[in-house]
Amino acid sequence: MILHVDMDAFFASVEQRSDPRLLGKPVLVCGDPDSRSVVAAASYEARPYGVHAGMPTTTAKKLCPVAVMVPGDPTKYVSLSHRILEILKTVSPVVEPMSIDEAFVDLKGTVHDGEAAPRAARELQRKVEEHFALTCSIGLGPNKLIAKMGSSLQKPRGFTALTVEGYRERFWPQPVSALWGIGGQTAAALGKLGIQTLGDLAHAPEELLSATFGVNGPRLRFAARGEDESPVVPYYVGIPNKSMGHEHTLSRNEERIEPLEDLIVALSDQVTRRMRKECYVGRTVVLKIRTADFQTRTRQHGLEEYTDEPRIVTRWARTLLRAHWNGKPVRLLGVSMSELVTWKGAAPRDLFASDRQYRKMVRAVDRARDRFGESALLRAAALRE
Ligand code: TTP
Ligand code: MG
Repeated sequence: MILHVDMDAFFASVEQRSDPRLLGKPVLVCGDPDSRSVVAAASYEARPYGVHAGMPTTTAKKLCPVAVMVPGDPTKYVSLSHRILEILKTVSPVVEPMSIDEAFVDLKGTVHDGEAAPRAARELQRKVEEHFALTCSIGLGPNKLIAKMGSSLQKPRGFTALTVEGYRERFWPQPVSALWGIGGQTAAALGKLGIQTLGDLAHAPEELLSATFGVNGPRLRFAARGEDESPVVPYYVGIPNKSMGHEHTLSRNEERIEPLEDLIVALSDQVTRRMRKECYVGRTVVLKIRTADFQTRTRQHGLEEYTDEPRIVTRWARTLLRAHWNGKPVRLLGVSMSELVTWKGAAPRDLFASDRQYRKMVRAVDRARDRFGESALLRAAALRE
């Protein structure tokens, strides 16, 4: 018995909750309102107008001129997402986050009879609403796949329990694209084989699928049948406390603070660049100092909000240096970020715009370095001698 929990119109509901004037109104959360950005989330009031996530905001505005456009505030959503996971963990410790607003909860070990599972789901919905004034929809099934497919059937505030047979009844008549994980390319390739519906896929000859999709062929058929053996991997086990860092050994031991501060600028730049590339934001800045006598100390500072901005990392790494360097000649410095979370695919990157001009500048520098190499643009601090 597995639950799949998906928040309703997540970013839009969060904005409605923060500003009660938006309650009951069509709300579109977008990246950068004055550029050609896309809709990240549409409130349920906006959906009858045909507006959906991924649509250019200009199109959305035409379809729904009364919609209120709100720029997204990603750090708020990431923090909230983590707090919601904590609530899910009160129902069962086995919670696996799937995206910024989705998670699986394995009830095995917590709930022992079939009657209790729907009650646990409703209880969870109540708790989430009570704590955050946000609603979610839940699917209940014998495996992750069926739970996930079920949660989309009734929204918002929905609850859908499906058995394998129930899943087949509901989904076999649907196009293959309805299956979790099937994108446009796979759907088109299946179409060429004459496989249109999930029922077709569930009954397709295995050799035909293998010939086109290799090892994924049988997997597709397996999934179409509603079979899935993947475990719910609890996140404190499944996702190690990820960190990313860069360090540099100086060509000669350094006794002055200015060159060390300049090095921190460059290291923070490199670390956050990699985070942006791989879609991570982090909440702890870590500084490593190794002195000439090979003593190594690491000191860290926890931030209130998740970030991938070089200036914030630089500021705190420098503060740590000033506070904790004992003045002995330095051999090596390292800057890293830990408590990283990713939300790849959950949101367009431009949503990180806390200070739009600064973000634009950082991204422009990223693009220039992508094209012309890391040394194409250097910070003035890196040139100081
Ligand atoms: P979804 O769960 O796909 O959408 P939703 O929560 O807004 O609406 P629903 O009630 O149908 O579940 O995505 C969760 C959040 O991820 C969404 O609120 C905003 C963000 N997101 C993007 O930023 N870009 C996207 O293209 C999508 C699909 C979502
Ligand atoms: Mg959602």
